[in-house]
Amino acid sequence: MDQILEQAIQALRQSRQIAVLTGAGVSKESGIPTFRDAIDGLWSRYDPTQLATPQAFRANPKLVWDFYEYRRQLMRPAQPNPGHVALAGLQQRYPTLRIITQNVDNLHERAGSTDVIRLHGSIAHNKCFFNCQGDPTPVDISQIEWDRDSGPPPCPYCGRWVRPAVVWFGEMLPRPMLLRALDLVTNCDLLLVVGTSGMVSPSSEMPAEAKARGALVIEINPDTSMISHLADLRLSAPSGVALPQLLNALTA
Ligand code: BV8
Repeated sequence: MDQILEQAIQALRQSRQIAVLTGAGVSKESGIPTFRDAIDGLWSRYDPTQLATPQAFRANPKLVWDFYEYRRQLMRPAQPNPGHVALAGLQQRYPTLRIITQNVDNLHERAGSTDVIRLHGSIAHNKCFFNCQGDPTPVDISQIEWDRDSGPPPCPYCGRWVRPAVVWFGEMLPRPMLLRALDLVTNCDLLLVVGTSGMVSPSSEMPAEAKARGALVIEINPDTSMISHLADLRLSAPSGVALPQLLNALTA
């Protein structure tokens, strides 16, 4: 590990354009379960990927809404962990560094990272399911009075369902975010891939895009993933440990 860590530090030192792709693993040490983790209790019998779809929402809006309310409740006390903070520190040192995240929590921003490219939206926000005022139609549910046991609130504009402002399986990613992410991964000389299983596309295709353009790919993940075969270097450690080690070595 030390020799690989040293190689990673050298690579970062020589890099002129760093891109970072993060997944649920970077928030694990903040207490937010990843998609690979079994969610305990009531929700353990559900597969998140089966609930995170427009079809599931149409079929049972209350079930899907309550699933997101449960996850929002889990996320509320979460704080940025040393991994999020170290990434913000790396961006201070490398001002053109950009983070592309699959996560729907806001921990990168709360750690101080700026201009985060959010591929899959934000669980803290909501919108009209039908985008009745245009795509998207943001809805602030704190201004709505409704029976919270009845499922999603009514859209204040059209009276129909409100839904979480996240990208569900089977939905297109917001085009501006996707284009920005592709521009970053195809123009970086180093891609840091942190805490993702690499199972969800199109984000899972980005490491290969970067590598095809000659970027060095460094993976930080305690386990192997679907992109490990692409990684030039693998730091097999939690991101909350490896990222601060990288930053401390670079700023020593
Ligand atoms: C799209 C928001 C075009 C919601 C998410 C068949 C039919 C229909 C579609 C498809 C299909 N086959 C493939 C597809 C495409 C589909 C897809 O990829 N499906 C998967 C399930 C196969 N993708 C889409 O639908 C995307 N849209 O392609 O549009 C299209 C349209 C129609 C039809 C075809 C194509 C939209 C995908 C976005 C889905 N929304 N999130 C919500 O959060 O509720 S994805 C969600 O799951 C997360 O955002 C994240 O992206 C993903 C989970 O992945 P990870 O982040 O990697 O997390 P995971 O738990 O998997 O892994 C955690 C990792 O961390 C592990 O490796 C672990 O080892 C590591 N780890 C653990 N601890 C630590 C750690 N690492 C570091 N430190 C630690 N301490």
